[in-house]
Amino acid sequence: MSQRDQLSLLLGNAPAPARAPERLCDGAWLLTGFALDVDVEVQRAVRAVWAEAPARRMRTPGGREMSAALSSCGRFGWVTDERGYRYAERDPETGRPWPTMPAVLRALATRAASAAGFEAFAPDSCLINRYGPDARMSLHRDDTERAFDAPIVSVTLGASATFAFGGGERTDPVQKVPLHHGDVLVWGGPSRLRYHGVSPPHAAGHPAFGADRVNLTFRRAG
Ligand code: MD3
Ligand code: FE
Repeated sequence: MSQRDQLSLLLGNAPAPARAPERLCDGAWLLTGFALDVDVEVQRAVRAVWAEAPARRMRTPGGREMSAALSSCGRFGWVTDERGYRYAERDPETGRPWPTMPAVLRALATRAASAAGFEAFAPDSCLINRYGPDARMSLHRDDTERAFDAPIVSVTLGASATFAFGGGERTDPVQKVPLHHGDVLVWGGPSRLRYHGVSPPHAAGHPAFGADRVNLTFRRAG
C-alpha cells in the first residue's frame, strides 16, 4: 500500500486519484503528484546526497553567483565556474566522485518517464537544485547534454513555485505552470530545447523542506 493510501485509511477519506499525465506541449508532460507515494524515501535520499556532496552556490562563466544551491548524484554532476558549464564526474568541492544515485531516485525517474511514454529511461545524472526564499532560475535553455533522444525528468519537492516555459526563442511568450510538492515534469523531443525558468518558492513553504523548494532533474548526460 502506498503512503498516500495509508494516510487515507488513517484519516478515513478517499485518496486523491492518481491523475493522468497532462500534456503541456509537444513532448512535455505534467504528472501531478506522481512522486507522492515515495516522497518520504525521496527526501531521505536527497539528505543523504547532501551529506556527501553539500549543496553549494556556483559561479556562472559571467562571474555571477547562482541564487540556487546545487548538488548532484549519479555518474555525472552538472557544474559551472569561470571556465563554463559542463558535466563532471567529480565534485569540484571535494574532488571525489559524486554520490551514487540512490535506487529510489533512479526508479522514480524511470517510472515517470515511462508514464509519459518514454520507455527504459536510464539517467546517469541527477542535479539537485535547492531554492531558498530569494532564489530563482531565470529563463534559459538546457543544451549541455549530448543524449538528445533521452527525456529529462524533473521532480518538485517542498515549497511550490511557478514554472515558466516558453518557446525556441528567448522572447517567445511563456506559459506559467504552478508546481507543487510531488509534481513531476517529463520533457522529451523538441520540447527539450525550449526556454524555461522558475520563480522563487512561494512563501507558504512546505513541511518537507521548510521555506525551500528542492528540484531534482534527471538526465542522460554521458
Ligand atoms: C525544460 N531547473 O536545472 S525544472 C535546470 O526548477 C532547471 O530547478 C528548474 O531548469 C528548477 O536546468 C526547472 C523543469 C525543467 C528542467 C529541465 C528542462 C524543465 C526543462 C530541460 C528542458 C526543457
Ligand atoms: Fe533548465
